[in-house]
Amino acid sequence: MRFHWDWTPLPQQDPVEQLRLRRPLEEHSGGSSEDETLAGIDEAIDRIVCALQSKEPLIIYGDDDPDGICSTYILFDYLQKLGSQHHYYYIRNRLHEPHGLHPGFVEHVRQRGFKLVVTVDGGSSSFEGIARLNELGVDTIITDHHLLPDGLPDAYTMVNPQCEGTPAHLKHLAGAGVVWQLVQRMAEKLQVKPDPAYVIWAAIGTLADKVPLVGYNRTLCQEAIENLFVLADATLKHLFNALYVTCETTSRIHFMQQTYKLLSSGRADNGENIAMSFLLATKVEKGRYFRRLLSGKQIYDEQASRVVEYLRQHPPNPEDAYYLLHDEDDEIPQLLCSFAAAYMTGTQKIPALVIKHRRGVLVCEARSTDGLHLVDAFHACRDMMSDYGGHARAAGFTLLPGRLDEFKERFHRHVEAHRVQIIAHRRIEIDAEVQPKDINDDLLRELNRLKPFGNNNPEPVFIMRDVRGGIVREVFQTDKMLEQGTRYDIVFHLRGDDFLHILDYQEIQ
Ligand SMILES: [Mn+2]
Repeated sequence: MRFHWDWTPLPQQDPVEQLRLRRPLEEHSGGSSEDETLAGIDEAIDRIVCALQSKEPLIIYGDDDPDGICSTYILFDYLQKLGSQHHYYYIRNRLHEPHGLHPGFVEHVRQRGFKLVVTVDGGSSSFEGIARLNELGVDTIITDHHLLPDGLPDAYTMVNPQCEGTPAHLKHLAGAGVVWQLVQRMAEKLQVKPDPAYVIWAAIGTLADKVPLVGYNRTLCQEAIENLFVLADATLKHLFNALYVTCETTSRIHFMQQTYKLLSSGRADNGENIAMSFLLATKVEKGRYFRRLLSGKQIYDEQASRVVEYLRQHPPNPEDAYYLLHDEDDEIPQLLCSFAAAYMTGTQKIPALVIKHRRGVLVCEARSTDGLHLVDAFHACRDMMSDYGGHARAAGFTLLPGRLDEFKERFHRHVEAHRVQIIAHRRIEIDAEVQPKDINDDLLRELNRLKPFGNNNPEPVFIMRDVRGGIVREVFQTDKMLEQGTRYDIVFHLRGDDFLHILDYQEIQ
């Protein structure tokens, strides 16, 4: 047993009933009535409409991750639908450009004479960039979902679910969810229908960003999964042919995941991005961009499996309540640092930090459980950092030169002070007890109803108690070798009708 098992048996024996009790679902609509939307959204819309009417050139500034790409695409394409000919986009390339509205982008805006910048999926902490744009007489509308800094930048308006007064079901929107809210509201006001496929792109951005899949995020994803084939646009139809997808819920979700991985392989320079070109290209042209994205994705997939192999061979020290990898030997490619941290946190259920050199400075990507708030932990070390930010469970920082040892020491002390909470979160919450005979279509249907799984809506965990290894092996496939004659309690995810992904087990003496 590696983890603590959180398990209170229920009087119900039927696993479907146990699941319904433990995992009730509430449905949410999009919330388009006056008080049900995000603050600042109407000011943002009025300013954008004003720009469209006066043919003022505007530029959308997005990030190069799938959420940023989907956000940029939805807004850009909708402005296209409105007949605008003066809107552009700029996608940052994180490999060569700093976070936020950086000087290179501000210069881009100045040279081309844009009068309005609309950020998507970012910008909430771009104090300097926005101040500089203000000096140039450029208005900035921020649409974002990241944590708010102390004090706010002097933007024209800000639409961010982290702001006070956001309805509970919209609190966890990703960048693409925020833009989708904006576009739906705009569509109501202007009476110009959005493309029905936007909901799928909003869901793809939401899934990619690993935001909690509760409230409207759930509704959004379920709507997209259910209507994937009905609502598909030319891009999705192209992808149906190129990536394998069936009608099964699992396959549809897998397709959406493959799609966001594809979108993150489009990095280019000068504000361009191949994924954006792919999304906006005509049917005939899509193939060309797709092939470039696909080869990028294949490289990423190969690197990812090498990283997993490396991490398996370098497990955390059993005494430590966290994992810190200073990747001096360059085993983890820059783009996979957050993937590596997420992998470690996911499998070991402890905070994980991956630190490595990038252009002369040390940069960290980190993931955590609910046992340690990363932004608080980094805040406690802020005097050693030139920059830090993110969320409680996903964050990063840039270290000032020569401060690594000092950081390690203070971070270690901070973790020690929170050891009890971290260890308390090294646990598996069990949803239902099953017998081999309970694994049937009813149970699989119930599992599908709960999909997609993600933060705040984890994949259900089952326990099978006192089973002989031989029986399990006869009926199911597993990813752990169980001994024929030994009896076990096993804790697992059910994948399909016959595969048990075993998370933990104990032998019964
Ligand atoms: Mn995002």
